[in-house]
Amino acid sequence: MEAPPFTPSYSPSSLLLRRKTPLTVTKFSRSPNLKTRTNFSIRASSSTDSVVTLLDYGAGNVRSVRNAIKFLGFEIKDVQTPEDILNASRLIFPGVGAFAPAMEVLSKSGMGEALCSYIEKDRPFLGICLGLQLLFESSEENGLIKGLGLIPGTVGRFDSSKGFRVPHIGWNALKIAKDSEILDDIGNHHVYFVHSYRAMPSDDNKEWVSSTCDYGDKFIASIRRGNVHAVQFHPEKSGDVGLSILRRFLYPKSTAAKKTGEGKASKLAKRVIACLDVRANDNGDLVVTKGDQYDVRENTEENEVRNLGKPVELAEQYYKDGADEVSFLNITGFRDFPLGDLPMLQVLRYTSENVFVPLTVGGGIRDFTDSQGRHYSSLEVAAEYFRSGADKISIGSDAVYAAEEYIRTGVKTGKTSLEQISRVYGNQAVVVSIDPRRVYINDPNDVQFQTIKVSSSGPNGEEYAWYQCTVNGGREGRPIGAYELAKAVEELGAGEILLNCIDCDGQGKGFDVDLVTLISDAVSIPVIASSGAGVPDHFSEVFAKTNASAALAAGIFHRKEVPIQSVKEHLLKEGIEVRI
Ligand code: 1PR
Repeated sequence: MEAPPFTPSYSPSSLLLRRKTPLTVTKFSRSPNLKTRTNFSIRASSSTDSVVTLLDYGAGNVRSVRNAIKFLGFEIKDVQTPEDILNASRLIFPGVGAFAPAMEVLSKSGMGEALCSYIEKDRPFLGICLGLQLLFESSEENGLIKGLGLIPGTVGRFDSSKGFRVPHIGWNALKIAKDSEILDDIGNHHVYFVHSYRAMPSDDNKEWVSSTCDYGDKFIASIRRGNVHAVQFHPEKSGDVGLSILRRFLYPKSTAAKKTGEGKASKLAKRVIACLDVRANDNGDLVVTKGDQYDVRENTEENEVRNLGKPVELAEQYYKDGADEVSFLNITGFRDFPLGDLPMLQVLRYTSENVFVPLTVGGGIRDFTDSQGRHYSSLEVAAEYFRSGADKISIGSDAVYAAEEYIRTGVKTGKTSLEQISRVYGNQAVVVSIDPRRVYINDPNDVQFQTIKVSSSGPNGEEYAWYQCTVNGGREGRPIGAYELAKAVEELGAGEILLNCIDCDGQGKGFDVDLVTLISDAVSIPVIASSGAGVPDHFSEVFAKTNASAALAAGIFHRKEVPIQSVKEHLLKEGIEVRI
């Protein structure tokens, strides 16, 4: 387990401003929460050295940033004291977690003050995501909280009432506002965003803004002033384009000519996700498997677990082939304890060294007591997944129990795995994976759940259906519908829904468009359509007919029947924006 350089103390209350208190905004003023200014002197070392100083306050996964820096040939020096910031020759600040706890840590440790001095002296700096937002005067996340106050403006939440799904997750286009050097290679390519809060351009901060992005509002995608850069998106998760942004920051005097990309990015792209269902086979080896309607055993006498390849190799292949995301589902996690399943954590660690798009991992995220009586909370399980390289975790069975309880009592206890993980890591880091099975009925009044009129009638001519949620990998049906579950988990803090369908899984006959329509119209968080892809047309169909934000497939990629690039080319031809 990697020890974080700092131990964050999450008690944001001291930073919380009462909403009614007017916020006195002074141009370029510092946050009053920062300690009194010490006169720091900066001893910059040679900018040609190969060391990058990293400000990691231990609140989340910065493994991907570390991996990207190492991939580009640099060593990392972790900030331990404010002086380490002041002595950095180049500093990267990948802010993670929520605004208030981050400010709390920066303020109490003296890091915030050092950061301001460093930036004011125009030293090479790159802030990422929250590392951009913290430079502003304040944020509305966690109440109204003062930021470092270097850039005028308040960071606010996206407005989902405009029909845009929040969090803003996925690959979006930038509008370059001024020469920003590090964005020189971006051309018309997409970069990866994942956030619910954003800063807006204004007359007061226009000198800082180097690019914007449209998502309901025009928000600030990057800032640049002299040697100071910050980006709202994640270069470490933006594939080759992202790596070249980091490279230009790390080698500022690079004379590399601008790359003229053939990208045509103009808006949020529909994502194509490769999914790897992983489990140990009967010899104990971790393999990528694939079921037919969730049955992953071969139809042979030996009845062995279907083996479609090695997880790390396949994930790397899909990254190279252009997958916008890779998901690992530890499909026996409901009965095996994932922290005992160290190979799965190793898979994540190795994969994240070479795969620079988002990684989601699911399976077994719940409270667990081991044979020695040691209790592990779901938060600890998730933390280990994040530390090992996951960007998002996906909860299946435990989210079903949480939703049932919430619907029954109407009370959010704050204690479910879903609520706890999304509170600490943000809802953009929490996916709920739904495993529903279609149940045909003759009359919608026969059940208490949301029903649909099906586009093809059932085996006995039934015209309606509801979708029953299951747990434990489809083994047990529960008294809750997919519609009810989706709405409940959105309220409990899910940031995205992975919508499987047991009936369609592995059948290659297309996504269940009825189900995807039902769920993607019911919630305002992104929905990933899953199960049933057989040909590229199935992807264009689900995007044309539903509000899905992404489509996921497994079997056709594992069996090399359809390359990811063919899916993307087909979508482009059909006028559906994708990342290329
Ligand atoms: O309940 O929190 O431990 O999570 C278990 C996770 O494992 C859930 O996300 C659940 O969906 C998954 N899972 C459990 N058993 C199976 C199984 O197949 N026996 N896999 C399973 C689910 C479904 C998809 C699949 C698509 C696309 N796999 O993710 O990849 O259906 O397949 P296709 O393109 O070949 O049709 P918990």
